[in-house]
Amino acid sequence: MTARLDVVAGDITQLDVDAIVNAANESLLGGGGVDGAIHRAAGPGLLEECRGVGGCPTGQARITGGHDLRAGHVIHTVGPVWRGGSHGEPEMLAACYRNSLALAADHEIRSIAFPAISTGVYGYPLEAASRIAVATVREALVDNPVIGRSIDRVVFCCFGAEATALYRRLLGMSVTR
Ligand code: AR6
Repeated sequence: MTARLDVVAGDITQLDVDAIVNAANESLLGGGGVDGAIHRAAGPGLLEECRGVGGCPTGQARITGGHDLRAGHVIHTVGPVWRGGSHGEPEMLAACYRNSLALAADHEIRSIAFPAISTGVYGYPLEAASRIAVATVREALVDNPVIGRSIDRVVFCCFGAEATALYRRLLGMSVTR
């Protein structure tokens, strides 16, 4: 099976997919950016559930319910803070995408949406991060048979015109202006 890779511009909290990925911090207790938006849209039940999870190390992923979201699940992953690029940031960022997909497949999730992890507060340059995102997702779908069998749609949710154009280019789609 070949999964469809889509680019969707806008707010990840509004997407109708089985799981949305949260760019969280190691506490999993909320924050700004997409994390804040997800907690606001999901309601207080998400924070309550996250308190029971007990945090998540950088590069790994944890799953909760979606609470008031349309998505049934939230996969929380913690991207690396950008420190110039030679402190393992690319490997950590790739691990976020791989581990999120593996966790999704374990829960028989078929459609999943990712934000551009680490590219906001954590300062990862957008173009470098988006290349890793697209390459890692493509590889994982092919290399990991469990992921390949479970996932049939991956959405790259882009906040802003720059990210949208970049992802469309990386996925070989035409850019409409
Ligand atoms: N939908 C989709 N993408 C969004 C949304 C949204 N509603 N809001 C922001 N983005 P960031 P990070 C994009 O800062 O860099 C939090 O405080 C945004 O434009 O949310 O991984 C956490 O608690 C950017 O491209 O996450 C952590 O402490 C991308 O999401 C820290 O920030 C990621 O930006 C994590 O930093």
